[in-house]
Amino acid sequence: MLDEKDIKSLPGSLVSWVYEVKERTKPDKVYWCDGSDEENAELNNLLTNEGKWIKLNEKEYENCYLYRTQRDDVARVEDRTLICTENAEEAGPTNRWMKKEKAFKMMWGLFDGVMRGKTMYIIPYLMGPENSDFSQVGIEITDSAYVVLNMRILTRMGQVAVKEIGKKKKYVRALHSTGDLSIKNRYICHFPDELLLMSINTEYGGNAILSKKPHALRIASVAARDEGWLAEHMFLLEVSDKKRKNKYYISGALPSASGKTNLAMIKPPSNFNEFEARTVGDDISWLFVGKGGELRGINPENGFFGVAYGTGPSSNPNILESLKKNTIFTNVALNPKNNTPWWEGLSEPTELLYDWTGTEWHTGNGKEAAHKNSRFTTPLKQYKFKSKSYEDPNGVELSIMLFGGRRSSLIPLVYEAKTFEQGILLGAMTRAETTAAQSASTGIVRSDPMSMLAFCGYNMGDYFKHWFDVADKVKNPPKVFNVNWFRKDEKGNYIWPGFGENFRVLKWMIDRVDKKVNAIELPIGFIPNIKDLDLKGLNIRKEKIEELFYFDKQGWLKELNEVKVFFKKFEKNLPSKLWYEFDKMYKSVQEY
Ligand code: OXD
Ligand code: MN
Repeated sequence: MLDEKDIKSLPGSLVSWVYEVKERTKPDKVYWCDGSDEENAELNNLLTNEGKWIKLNEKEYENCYLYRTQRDDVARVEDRTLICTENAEEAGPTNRWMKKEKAFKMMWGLFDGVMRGKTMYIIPYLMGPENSDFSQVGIEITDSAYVVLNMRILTRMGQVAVKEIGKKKKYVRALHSTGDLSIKNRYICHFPDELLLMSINTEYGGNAILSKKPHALRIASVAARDEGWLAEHMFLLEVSDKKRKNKYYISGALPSASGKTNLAMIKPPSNFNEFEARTVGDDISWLFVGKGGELRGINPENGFFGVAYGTGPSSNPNILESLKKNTIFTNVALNPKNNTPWWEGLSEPTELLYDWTGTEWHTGNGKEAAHKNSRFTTPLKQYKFKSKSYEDPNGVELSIMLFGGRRSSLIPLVYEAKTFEQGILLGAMTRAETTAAQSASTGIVRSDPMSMLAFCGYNMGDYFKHWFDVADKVKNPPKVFNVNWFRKDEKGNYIWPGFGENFRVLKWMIDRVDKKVNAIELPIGFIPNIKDLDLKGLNIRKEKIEELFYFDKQGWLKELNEVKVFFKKFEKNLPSKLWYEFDKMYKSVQEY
């Protein structure tokens, strides 16, 4: 636990807030987290004694635990996620809004006495590397030991953060309670002008680990707008080419549960051995314009909160070893024979398992054993294929940025924006089929600009304008691409094999950056000459590849008309530059 000296070194306003929260929530105990190993062991014991924490086989899964959240609390809840400001216009047409005063009143009402009989944990945390101008600090108060243990992996917390809080001008205050987990009163409220978060009656990661989406995206996106940078739902990947002796940093936005973590941890196919891919981050990037006019990025997180379901030797071989120690598994299945976790895609299931709810499960019963949005929380530090630069206070310089989403038709495997400004349009017009992470019906095509629909803390019309403002300051912008690994043929089968083979597409992007290959111009951007895609060792017919790039003019006009309906929602907030880029593309498709 932090001692009195540490607590005294924190800003007085922060400590007063902690005492105010204590007075209102009335916990039995107060505990200031220091992030030490002893503290970790204590919390593990506590949760184990409460019967909520299943210690996994120590030989195979060293210091790993399994946790089950309540059955109706397994994903983010977008309709309960509120932006609370003075005016609805500040939140914009894509966010759920509540007037600030009303939300305060409602939330303090719900928090009144909510921690009776519980311990209130206070977690100072740091987002981003130590000693970095780009990093931010916060303090989360929670009554959930599970949240503390997750924060311990996903952020730099405790003593290190206390030191950094002293150096920063601002800090985020985040308050969470498990409450009684009732859906009726489940809310995740964001007060961007107050740098304040309040979340109650949920324990699911994205709703309760407030450093992540609530701070690092929703609150940070507002700060980014005000300060001239970008807080994005993007991974950061380092690709080094031993032959060219060069390093390329790629940031990419893909909607939740669309293989973003897999791409961030990609293992190049065996015949690409001059390349090495290393992860800087798998989910969130903060991007800044550097002194030389370059775009730089840091990963504010310190671990991965990845989807377990579907993670296995073919989708993400690199992560598997990392999951064998110091990892929390949430809502996966359990093999009771040897106390190991299991989920679909990991291996062949054994005859008998306990499913994610703890119920007996037998092979062939037609049900899923792990929840589709089951998760692993695992430290970045122990990941074998991490890039050293994840700790670089100055971040990395981007040469490639990509957008994409899950689309079974129309969108090519890859295409390149003609300019950075057109790249902003590609990001803004991203539409994708929904997945299990969003707690909505799955498989519906919806607009998800820059994969930020659920994460932009202010009016997305202004957000698009902000992107153009940042673009004005970038002198040597990264090349922008759009990708779609999910196109299907007329029989409904995926055409492209995906996973590690996606590296072939990244390699083409790198060749474009180095001006090694030409490309074919379409009204929407540039697509590869098929001969320039390295397909060696892939068993796929040329006609199939051509199908991946087939340009359907009528389909594109329909797509653009639907995008236009979405853009119109933003009315006067939509920047003229976006309309200009849109009209230019529309016209060239019409004339094609
Ligand atoms: C996540 C998400 O948890 O996008 O990363 O839902
Ligand atoms: Mn995400």
